[in-house]
Amino acid sequence: MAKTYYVTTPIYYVNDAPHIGHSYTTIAADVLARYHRAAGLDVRFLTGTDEHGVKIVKAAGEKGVSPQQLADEVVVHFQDLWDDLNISYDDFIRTSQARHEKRVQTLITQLVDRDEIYLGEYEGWYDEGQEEFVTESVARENDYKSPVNDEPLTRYGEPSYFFRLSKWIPWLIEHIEANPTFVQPVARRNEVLSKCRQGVDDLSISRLLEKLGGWGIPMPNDPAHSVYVWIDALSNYITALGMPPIGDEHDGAFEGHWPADVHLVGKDILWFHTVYWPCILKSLDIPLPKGVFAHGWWTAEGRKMSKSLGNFVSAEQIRQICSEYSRDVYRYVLLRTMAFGADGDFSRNGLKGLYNTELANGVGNLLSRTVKMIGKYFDGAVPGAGQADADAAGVIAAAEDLVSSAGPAMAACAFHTYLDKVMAVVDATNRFIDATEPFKLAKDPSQRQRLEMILYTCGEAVRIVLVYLEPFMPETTVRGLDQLGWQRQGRTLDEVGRWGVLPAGAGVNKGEGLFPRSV
Ligand code: ME8
Repeated sequence: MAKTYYVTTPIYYVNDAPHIGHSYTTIAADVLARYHRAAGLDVRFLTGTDEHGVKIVKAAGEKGVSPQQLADEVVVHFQDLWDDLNISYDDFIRTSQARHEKRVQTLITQLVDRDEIYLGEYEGWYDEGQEEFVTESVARENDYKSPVNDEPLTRYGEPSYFFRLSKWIPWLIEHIEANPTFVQPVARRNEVLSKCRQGVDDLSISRLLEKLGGWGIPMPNDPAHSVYVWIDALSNYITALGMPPIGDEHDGAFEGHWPADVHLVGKDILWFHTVYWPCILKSLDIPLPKGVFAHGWWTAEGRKMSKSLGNFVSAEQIRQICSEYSRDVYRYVLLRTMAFGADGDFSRNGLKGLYNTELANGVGNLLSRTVKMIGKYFDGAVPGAGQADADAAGVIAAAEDLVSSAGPAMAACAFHTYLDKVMAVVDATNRFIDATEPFKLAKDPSQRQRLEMILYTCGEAVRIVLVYLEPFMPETTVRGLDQLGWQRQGRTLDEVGRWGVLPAGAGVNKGEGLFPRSV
């Protein structure tokens, strides 16, 4: 049986339209899913929407529709954008689906049975934008405003069920310390650890259902209360795998696919994923995910994106970029602009710069030069490999470095390192052509063998580049490989992602430039 790989995105709130931030996590997850599928793994890629909570209720109220109507309307915007960005998810979960709600109730019953939950009184601050309880000291530090969106915090006082979170914290600290890749990147891991060491209170995990206009999952032990939206939401990662089993068609996927290999999240929601979620799983005796990776935040044209500034890079703008360049270019630029984990700025100039230097003048130019020369000097048939010389050895070394680094880079969500290695092959090969000047050698029949070796090296290098770029640019790379007269034909990365696979005699055909330089 093939090894499995399970990757998730956060499930997105349906109070608002999708934007660049959502597309970032989702594209990153798609790249991981496509890479691991190419590597021959049995991949499961989950995304979805978070449909309960006070902010959905409020947004629906403002629009004069029911929360369910709002969710039904907005979920389509997410699904459409994912289609437009060529996102290959295997499952899309909505927290208002019966398959999820019933399983959340079963999980809560199990927590009640294990005495992990008790009834108390919540008196304190709540950040409605983040759906997060805020301690007095943090509230005071931030002038009783949300540190994320600057909106005033709300005061809550009501009976609430609490999860015995604090008793699990010593265990959690040990787990994080013993598993260096459980929380990534390392700076975030240190933040989580130091906050845990300062002490963590038990967690309020219910809200009065009437205060949410009845919109939420009723606590099975006390239906006047609804399950706190974060407990509801985090559970999606296992409810989507049919856990706990409730006798429907979703039962049974859990055994093959859990634990998740990685939960991808934004840095603002790391705490929920690395403290609440593991402690809940632990209290239920469910294995923990292997890792949680928090990426950074985008600014737009140098400014923080916010509702009040109205400057989110919106789904509409994303589509416009896709039609001006291509969706593959958008995918590439998002993961290329900054290291995954760091913050970065999205700008039209930055996009154009990367497009011109790396895609048009880099990859595109390399492919078109190579195909053109093979067409002209070898009647369009890839020549034999011959004996690589010292010049070619530099190209082969760069390719081998990519081959050996790709797996570890993907395991660490280091898309930037991975793409650095790809670009190193492109640069080495373009330099190789400039240094060896095949167009001059072509005029000298005594240099025929050397010319063969040079053009084979170029053809094979560009094939490797395209094979490794495929998870990022699934459509463009297939077109490029077609021009080289080569197809993967269902073979795994192990079989085709190494030097020497391009057969002599492959028939190249010059096609449209992959990245027309008209922008
Ligand atoms: O948090 N740059 O949903 P959400 C990068 N429902 N990422 C950004 C961003 C930006 N400027 N703005 C937002 C939720 N994001 C919960 C998740 S999971 C069990 C429940 C990212 O729709 C943000 O970091 O508010 C987060 O990871 C994601 O968008 C979803 O945000």
